[in-house]
Formats: sequence, C-alpha cells, structure tokens
Amino acid sequence: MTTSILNTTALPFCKGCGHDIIAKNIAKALERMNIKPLDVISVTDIGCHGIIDKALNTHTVHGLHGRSPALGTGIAFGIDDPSKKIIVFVGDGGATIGLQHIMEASRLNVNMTVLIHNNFLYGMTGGQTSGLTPTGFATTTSTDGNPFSGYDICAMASAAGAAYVSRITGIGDISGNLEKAFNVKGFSLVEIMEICPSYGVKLNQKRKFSEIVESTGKPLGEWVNDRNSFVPYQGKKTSDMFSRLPKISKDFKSDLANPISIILSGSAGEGVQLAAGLISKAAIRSNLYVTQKGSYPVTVGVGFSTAEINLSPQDINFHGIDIPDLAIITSTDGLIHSKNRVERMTGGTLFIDTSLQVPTTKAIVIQHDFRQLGARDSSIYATFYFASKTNVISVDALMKTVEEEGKTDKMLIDKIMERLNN
Ligand SMILES: Cc1ncc(C[n+]2csc(CCOP(=O)(O)OP(=O)(O)O)c2C)c(N)n1
Ligand code: SF4
Repeated sequence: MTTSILNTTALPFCKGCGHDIIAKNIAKALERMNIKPLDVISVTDIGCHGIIDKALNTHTVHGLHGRSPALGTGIAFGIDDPSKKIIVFVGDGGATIGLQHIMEASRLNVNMTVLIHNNFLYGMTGGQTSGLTPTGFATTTSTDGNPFSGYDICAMASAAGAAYVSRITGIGDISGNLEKAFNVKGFSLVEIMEICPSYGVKLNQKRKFSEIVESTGKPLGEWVNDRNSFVPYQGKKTSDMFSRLPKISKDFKSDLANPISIILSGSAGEGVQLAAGLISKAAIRSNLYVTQKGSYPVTVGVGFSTAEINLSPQDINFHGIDIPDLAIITSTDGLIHSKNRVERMTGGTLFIDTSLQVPTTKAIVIQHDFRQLGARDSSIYATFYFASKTNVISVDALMKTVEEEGKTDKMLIDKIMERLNN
C-alpha cells in the first residue's frame, strides 16, 4: 500500500498558487508523522483549494461552500478514533461564509484541524472580496482596495475555545507548523496567508506579499487553550429511539376492509392532536396500518388545529390527504380551516358540531353537540362519538388506549360514555 499522501506532484492549481505549497506541506508533515493516507479524512469544500481532492490518496469528502468545518465536525463526532486525522480545507471565502461552523468546532474543541487557505479573496469565482480580505487589498469587487478590515478569525476561534490556533504565512517549508497543529488533541486551526497569482497578484501589482501580510494588522503567532478535547456520546446513551416508546399490543380487530382517510379539525387547546393520537393508537391496537400528521399555526396556542389520519388494513404508501373520506369538525376554527376540503367531498361522512353551519357537501352529514362537556374535551368527545357510529375502530379499543395512556381522565370518559348511551 502506498504511504504517500499525494498521488502526483503536478497539482491542479495555477502556477505559483499558494494552495500548492499548502498541499505539499500537508503531505510532508503527515508523511513525517508516519500517518497512513487511509488514516486521514480530508474534508474540502467549494473553491480552488477543494480541487485538491483528486490528488489525495486519503479519504476525501467534498462539501458545499463554507461547510467543510461542519462536515469535519460531523465526521469527528462519528469516528471518535484518535488514530484518524480529520483535516479540513477551507478558503478565506468559505471560512467567512461558514464562520459559525468554525466557532462551534472551536467552542466544542472538536478533534480536527482546520486549514484556512487565506489568499485574501474568492479565487474560484474571479477574485472577489471575502471576510478576510485586508483593508486596501484590491479585488475584482473593490478595485480601489477593500475599504473594510477582515475578521481576526484566529482571535475569534481562540476566544471561542480552540485548543490551538496559529497564523502563518504560506511561504517555504511550513510542514513543521502544520505538524504542530496535527498533533493537537482537540481543535486546531491554522490560518495560512498566501497569494492567488491569477487575481491577487494581478490586482495588487506594486505590492509585496510581506507588506500585504503586515497590512492585515493581524499578528502572526500561536494561541493555546489548555482544554480537554470534545468527547462524543456524552450524557445518557440511547441505543435506539424506539425502545423507549411504550409497546402497543394488538388485541383488537377492525372491520375496516379498505383504506380510509380522516381529518379531525378543531381549535388549539381543544385536544385535537391528543384525540387524533387516540384514534391512531386504537387503530394500531386493531391491527391497522396508520399515518398521522398534525397541522396548526406556529402560534400553537391559538387558531385551528387539524389532524390528518390514514387508516388501512394494508401498507400505506402515500400519507397525504386532499379530500378526506371522513371529516370530524368540532369548532369554528376547524370549520374555516377544513371547509374547502369538506365542500369537495363527493361521499363519505361529515361529523360536525351542532353549533356550526353545515357546508355544502355531498358527504352524509351527522350533527352532534360535541362541545357539551366543554370546549377543552370536544375532540375527545367527537372521537368517541365517531367510533360509536362507525366500524372503523371500536369504542373498546379507544377505551383501552385511554387507560394505557392515562392522558385523559377516566371521569371524562365515563361522562362521554353516559351521554353516548343515552
Ligand atoms: C454558498 C455559496 N456561495 C457562493 C458560491 C459561489 N462560489 C463558488 S467558489 C467561490 C469562491 C471560493 O473562494 P474561497 O472560499 O476563498 O476559496 P478559493 O477559491 O480562494 O480557494 C464562490 C463564492 C457557492 N458555491 N456557494
Ligand atoms: S485562481 Fe487563484 S486561487 Fe485559484 S488556483 Fe488559480 S491562483 Fe490558485
């Protein structure tokens, strides 16, 4: 197996590009550290720095612009193996587009190294100003020189908690600087100032690189925080998210021969979603397949609340409901929200509270006072009423669900049953 990090010395960058020096020094540092290519996960993103992928013998992951630090963080969370090196490549454009990802990785002290390829501009798209472009540096979008100063990304990362940060110039042999960063346990970031001959040099012809570096007003150097590296899987461990859900025993039967779509529509705070949950669980209890979806405004405490439920003796391949087979409407909010769909029903059944004006519909209409035990319990009442008038799910299956859930009180159910039996 090859031990070289790069598979070619002819890298894909323009002649004299600072990215070339960085790539070769990354390889030099890793090879000196005896790190095998397949123990390295290189994470790149959009930009000239990212076209290095195909020249690497390491694992490579290529992400959206500015997202390589976020991808690296995700990989670090998942791998949790100190023998693997996660090296994140990002441009100065990407570093500022995805600035928060760098801050988060610093704050958590995620075990990886971010290398900011700071050529002071967006190389790949033609030399535009980035958030790290220094004052006075000419770019294609600020031809007279950038009027603003760039972020001090090293100070920011260090203040956020990065274990190791350094700012260097990408000239000559920088493999020692990179090795130092690769050896850090925790988050390390190296801002490497370099130049893009195709745009940076052309647009700033009379300037020397050293003078441009000085004009940033940002010191070269290193900053250390003595902190423990991020440990994934902190807190309580959950092997799977379903094991904590209570099991539903399938001890009832339903006479339902064909799929049925139901909408239950009422007002926020009137138990619509709770009642829909009871229908769904009673249906599961009755060996039916179920989908359930809730709709309500973002302000969950006011306005309509609608639940859409599909029940079927067979597998359900599509959970959307346009025109329902059965609608249960318990309040004005619910009627306003679902009126259009009820009006388009060409059959089926509409259960509607007696206080409401019945919309024009071809559904069979059953009116009942669902609000007689109070608005808060109207949806639960309507659910029991619907179960008692149809053969979709039994009242017994609903009762069993209520008992096992303990979410709605027994006295209420007794009162509902009393009304339904009279
Ligand atoms: C979110 C997003 N914004 C903009 C672009 C367009 N775009 C592609 S490459 C690029 C510039 C990359 O510059 P930099 O990150 O500094 O890397 P360099 O090319 O200099 O290596 C831009 C703006 C994009 N691909 N995605
Ligand atoms: S355009 Fe600039 S950044 Fe891109 S490869 Fe060429 S020199 Fe490098």
